[in-house]
Amino acid sequence: MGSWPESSYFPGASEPALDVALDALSLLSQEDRRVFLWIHALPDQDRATSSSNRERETVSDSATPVKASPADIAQRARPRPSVTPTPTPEQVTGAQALVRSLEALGVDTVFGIPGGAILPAYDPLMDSVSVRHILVRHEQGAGHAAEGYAAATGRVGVCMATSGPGATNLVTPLADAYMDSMPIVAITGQVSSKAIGTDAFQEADIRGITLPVTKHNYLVTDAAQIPRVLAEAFHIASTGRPGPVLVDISKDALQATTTFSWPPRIDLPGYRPVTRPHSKQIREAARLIAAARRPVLYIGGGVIRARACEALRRLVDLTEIPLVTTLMARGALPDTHPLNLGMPGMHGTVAAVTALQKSDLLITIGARFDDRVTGQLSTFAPGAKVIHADIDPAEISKNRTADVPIVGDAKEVITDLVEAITADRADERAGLRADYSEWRARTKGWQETFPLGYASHEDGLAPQYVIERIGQLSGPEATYVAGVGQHQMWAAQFIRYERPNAWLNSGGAGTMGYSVPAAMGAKVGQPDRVVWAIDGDGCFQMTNQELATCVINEIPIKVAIINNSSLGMVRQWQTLFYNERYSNTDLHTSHDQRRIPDFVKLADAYGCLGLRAETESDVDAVIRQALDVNDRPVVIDFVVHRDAMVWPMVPSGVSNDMILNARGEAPVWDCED
Ligand SMILES: Cc1ncc(C[n+]2csc(CCOP(=O)(O)OP(=O)(O)O)c2C)c(N)n1
Ligand SMILES: [Mg+2]
Repeated sequence: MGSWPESSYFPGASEPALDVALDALSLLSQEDRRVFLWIHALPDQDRATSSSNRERETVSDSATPVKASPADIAQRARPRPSVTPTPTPEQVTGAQALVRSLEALGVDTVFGIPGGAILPAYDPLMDSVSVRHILVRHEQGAGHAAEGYAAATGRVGVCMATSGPGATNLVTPLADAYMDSMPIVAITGQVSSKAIGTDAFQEADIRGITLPVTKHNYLVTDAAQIPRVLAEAFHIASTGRPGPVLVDISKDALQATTTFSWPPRIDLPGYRPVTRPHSKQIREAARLIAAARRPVLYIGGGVIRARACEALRRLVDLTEIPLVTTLMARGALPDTHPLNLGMPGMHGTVAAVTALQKSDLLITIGARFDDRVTGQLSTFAPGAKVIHADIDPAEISKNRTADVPIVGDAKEVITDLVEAITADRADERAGLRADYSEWRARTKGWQETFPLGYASHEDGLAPQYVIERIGQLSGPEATYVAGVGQHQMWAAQFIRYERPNAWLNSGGAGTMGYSVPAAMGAKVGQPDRVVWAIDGDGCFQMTNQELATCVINEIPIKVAIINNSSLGMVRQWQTLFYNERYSNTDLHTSHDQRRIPDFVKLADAYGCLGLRAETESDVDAVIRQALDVNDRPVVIDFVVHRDAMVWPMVPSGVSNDMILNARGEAPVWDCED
């Protein structure tokens, strides 16, 4: 961030406007300036496309407020400081201070639903020309939409709800964002400060409720604190290990009169995330890497959050060490890269799982030894030393003891590692040049011997085929947002991810219902991309009401329902571990001549285009039709075989050595393996 010129924080500004803005910036104290630059830091991909955004920026920054359609506003939505610093205090209400703060923070979209306690905020929101409010149908949808927006763009996603049930409906997405390190800010109305603690109408202690599932949370009862708290909330959500921050504001604070000036002074003495890795640890890591014979780069979602993928590529090209990308890191290195062994874990590739098991050094970056990756922890990668780099010191040695712990930002860690390894190699006397060619050949061999595959069914459509074709016909520039279940695993396995943030899913929490609203948020954040929600028939029934939001607000996502008429992942476990006793997993969405509901009719009722495919020969045609329609959302009901299962699989709680690549079929190894 430090190397970007300050002018780049004002994309599209005319020269005179830029001069004024830079002058204003120079008046700020060092601390405020740092905060301002932090808050307005643009993600890499936006930087790369900034020239194409320039035209839109010029239009949206015009002094005359213009009435524009929601789609127009979405087109223009890019991070920018829409309010230059206003050091002269103005008289406003707390609600106005809230909206001004959002504007000053460059927020272009808020997903939410109004209600009594938050109502004062909705009034000035109506007048904002730079903040678009999208009225969702359920607060859970608002939270996941904020997550999808954040995941696709790298910027902070924002959602808003009223007190009590409005706020508690946000708990699931907050927990989801917490597990997956997603930068979102949730703003909730609270009952008036004098009524707090009286069981007032729609009172809930949302601060208490969300304490364990937020990175930080606030209760604000003084209007004067609103700008500072908002600035802090955005700063906390987006720096260090990103995560959700909740700001609960009492109704009287929203209604009170206060003064507004920007930027506020942030006061966070206890919050100083360490981003610079310790050079001694980096040197030690470089030495272990040079001494290793079977190293594996174990890459987690933190690398994507830290926008460290280009740096990662340099490290991989320099060291030629095989690499695995966890469920949260799919796309961190292109799937087509010859050293990418794919996803490790319960449904990972045989090559990725086996490489970790047989490794002598795990170079772990932004990953957290999740139980779905390690299987039985005591038998995970038994012969491996561990380098563990993470921005969150609490992750290091949490599950697996690290031999070389490194606290730092993934991009800085990787960059420093590249430098250290290069320097060591240049120093002939150190003799620190490792040759991993034999190890690479072994991992390649596993990849070739045990590729991902699936069975076709004579009496039904293979779900994996459907997902594979969606990926092939839509390409790597599309964004794919999964629900939770079998379809999620197939989408992680059978779509080729070639860029970061192309794959969005609920990894840590496994939240059914994530897909449709998160896809909506991703599409709002990046309106030019094709966005697919790849959902299950079970998950879809949890949040499909956001299709109404999509239709009304011109957010043309595409939804592929992988309809196996079942809670398929649970059914798979019943097949394998409960003697095929299918207790409460039949959804009756297709297989017994009943379609409850009929997804095509449901799509139609919402004003979407509804399509259905039941055979292989239908598949390409409906996908192409969906890709051609951009004036409304499209929902495709893919009726698939209900007995398809996700393979490979490491049964829960056993060693990863017990991986099966099909039912009852363990990989057969060569002697040397
Ligand atoms: C909110 C929530 N409730 C329950 C579960 C447990 N669960 C995990 S996968 C799954 C089945 C999902 O069914 P569907 O959406 O049809 O996907 P499929 O596995 O059939 O592809 C269930 C019930 C969950 N992950 N989330
Ligand atoms: Mg299903």
